[in-house]
Amino acid sequence: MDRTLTLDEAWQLSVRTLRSAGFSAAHAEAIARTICAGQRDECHSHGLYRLIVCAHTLRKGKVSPDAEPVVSDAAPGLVRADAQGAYSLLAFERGLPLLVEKARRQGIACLAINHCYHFSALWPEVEAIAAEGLVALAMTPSHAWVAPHGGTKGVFGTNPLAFAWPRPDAHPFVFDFATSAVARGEIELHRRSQKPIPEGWAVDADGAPTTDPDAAIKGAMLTFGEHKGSALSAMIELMAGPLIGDFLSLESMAYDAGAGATPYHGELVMAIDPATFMGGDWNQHGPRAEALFDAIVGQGARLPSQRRFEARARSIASGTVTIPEALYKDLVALTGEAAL
Ligand code: NDP
Ligand code: PYC
Repeated sequence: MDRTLTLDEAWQLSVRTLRSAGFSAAHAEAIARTICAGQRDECHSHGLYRLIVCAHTLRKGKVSPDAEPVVSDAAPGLVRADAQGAYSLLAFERGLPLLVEKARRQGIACLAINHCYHFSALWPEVEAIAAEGLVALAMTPSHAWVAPHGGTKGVFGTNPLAFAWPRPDAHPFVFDFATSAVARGEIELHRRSQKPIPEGWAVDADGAPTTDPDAAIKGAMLTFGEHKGSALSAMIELMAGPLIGDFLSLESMAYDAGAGATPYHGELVMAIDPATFMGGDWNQHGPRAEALFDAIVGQGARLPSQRRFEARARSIASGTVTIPEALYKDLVALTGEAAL
């Protein structure tokens, strides 16, 4: 059974759940913005379901509910946003203006978010940068749930990589994917609804292929694209770990010490100004990018994020989102209110 909520009800429920858990208004609203955007775009593994994980992480004493991010101008090409043990989202919002300013001034700049708990999809962040007319790339580790290709024990996180290319008259070109076969959240949702997972997502604790979500959670996830996903995942560990002075997924998992909390590490975000890189000639080179997109869709293939943008349009037109009734009841229980 499902429950349909208006967009405003989804927002109010998210903020109330987070405030009841103990998050400050600034953090609750930053988290709710990204969670509600995920639900609106029908990204169920990173929509309202994540509120349960945020509340659990705070209950375990793992995340700061109210730390103020500290943004610093670390180098000409680098903004640092130290989340100080809180969720990453407020740190991203606070670091974004200086990242954009630097990218415009010198063509390219990075934002290193440090010491953050991180649960969110990356597309809202690369879309926010593309909305400024900039090209964006973002990546982050997680917990060491994913075996390297050829192995059976977790070393990598589910390590998402997201990219956005601004388009003046259309939604930006955006992709955002885990470098594991699928996001961990999808396995958790299969477990909640007691459905088997497809083959190729995970192995059990003995390293044997499994379609049982419980066995997958106890075993290891697999990378997408075999050795290629494995190499990309290692790159993300390095770029958003040691390069910015923060944890690997293995270290995040050790720090968790069995609490089952949101991963704790860093995130690397890059912004590139096409005006600088194209020598000021968007009119010549912008249409060449459009020709690439035309060549993709012209043969019936779809652009990444097309499903998401269509879901967004549907949610905005109906003014609603739909979640499982069991999730709705769990969230209302977290607010301490009675379900209607
Ligand atoms: P999916 O496999 O569902 O989608 C990955 C990307 O591929 C999306 O941009 C999607 O667009 C696109 N896509 C899917 N099918 C097609 C197709 N047939 N043709 C063209 N493009 C296609 O995502 P994942 O399960 O890998 O990841 C889901 C989310 O989980 C991501 O947003 C990621 O950021 C998040 N995540 C966050 C982590 C964290 O630590 N913070 C860790 C891991 C994942 P569309 O959406 O339109 O289908
Ligand atoms: O779905 O893999 C995932 C994930 C990890 C951290 C947040 N989401």
